[in-house]
Amino acid sequence: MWSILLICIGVSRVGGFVGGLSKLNPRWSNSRIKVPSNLCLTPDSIPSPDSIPSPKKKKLQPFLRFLEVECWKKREFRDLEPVLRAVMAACQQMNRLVQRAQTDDLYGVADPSGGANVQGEVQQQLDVLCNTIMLQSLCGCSDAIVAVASEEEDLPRNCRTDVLKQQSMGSTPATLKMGQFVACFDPLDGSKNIDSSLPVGTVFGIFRVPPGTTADASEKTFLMRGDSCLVAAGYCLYSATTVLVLTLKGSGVHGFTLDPDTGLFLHTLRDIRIPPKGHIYSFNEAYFHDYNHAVQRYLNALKSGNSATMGKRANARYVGALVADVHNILINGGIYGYPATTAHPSGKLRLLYESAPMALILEQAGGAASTGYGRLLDVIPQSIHQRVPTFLGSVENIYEIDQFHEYYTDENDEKTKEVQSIDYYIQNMA
Ligand code: FBP
Repeated sequence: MWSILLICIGVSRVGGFVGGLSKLNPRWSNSRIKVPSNLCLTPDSIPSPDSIPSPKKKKLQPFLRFLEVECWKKREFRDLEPVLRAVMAACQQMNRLVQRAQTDDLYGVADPSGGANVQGEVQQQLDVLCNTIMLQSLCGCSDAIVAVASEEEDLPRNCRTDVLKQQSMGSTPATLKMGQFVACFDPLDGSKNIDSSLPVGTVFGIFRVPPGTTADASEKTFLMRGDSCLVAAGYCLYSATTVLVLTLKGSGVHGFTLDPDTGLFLHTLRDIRIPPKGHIYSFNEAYFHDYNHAVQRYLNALKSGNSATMGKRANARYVGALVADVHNILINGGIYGYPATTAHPSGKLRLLYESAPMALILEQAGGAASTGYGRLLDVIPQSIHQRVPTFLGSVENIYEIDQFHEYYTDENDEKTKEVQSIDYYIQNMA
């Protein structure tokens, strides 16, 4: 009896309390709120876009101007200026395609009979379109790029005789200055996100062939060590804003946002420096049980607040598109990881046109990039579509996951090695 009475009193108290709250904020009371008429947006009261005073535009340097000056400053990049101009134009075009994909029916698979690329992945219409745009831009703008390799192409392609279908001139006249560069790219990264309008991106890396070697379209030419041959890398993120991020080795990392009004890429992120450590971790934890001991232990340490780097503030973010997830880490600090899994014993990401370009960008911004067992840019590719376990991010976060790989092997879950200090790591790894 008493308990029922107490419950009734309690309910009336709560009812009274909520009632009181609604006086504080009408939205809580009920949805039949009367919006004052002057706030009602009737069709003719919606101001036309032109009447909305455009916010004061910041005076920002256009990408082309930045490129002109950088390539003038750094002679070794002069041959790349027309190439990077063309890549910028390609990103503008691909941005429009991505934006219009739904309205122009560019969604869905390229070949309904289930055609797949060399990785066995079903190609999306946009994959194929963006691949063609990148091929044309990298090959069609100058002779600097001799050959290209793409996620969507089984084998490398010679720019002149294959992509541009120009007659091979047999012996190369002495006057013709053969390019010293080859390019690798993923035309549309995160393509699984396309149909749900989630962020996607384009990734590219430009390699200078070692002196004394001839750049050609043989696979052998492309099997270069990133640390010594990768001289420029970038990505374009198609998301809430469209951002082109570029590094010319030794010239820092810069970001350019596409101004929707002028269609220009403007210099919004000058000399990006990733924080030395961060609290964001970006892993597809659905594969937790497929990861090795070291990664499982590392993720458990993050989530239980026992990470030396993140402490109790670990925060998970995973968009499922490398460009989007790594851009977040580059700006805010932290770690992105695509470790080896049972399905992908060497990881999923491709070294030449996904992991290595991102690794150069992270390192040039003061971060680090590792396979868990060594510096990612030290890996010498054995094939153009080779995959590699990939960890990208702030130097302290990458140091930490490398330490976990050094502690925990799959054989035994016990500590196997003494802790190396972060300074030792920075001197020897970053
Ligand atoms: P694609 O280039 O084929 O899209 O593959 C790469 C990728 O989509 C990355 O962008 C992303 O980080 C990862 O694969 C997502 O894979 P998963 O869905 O297995 O987490």
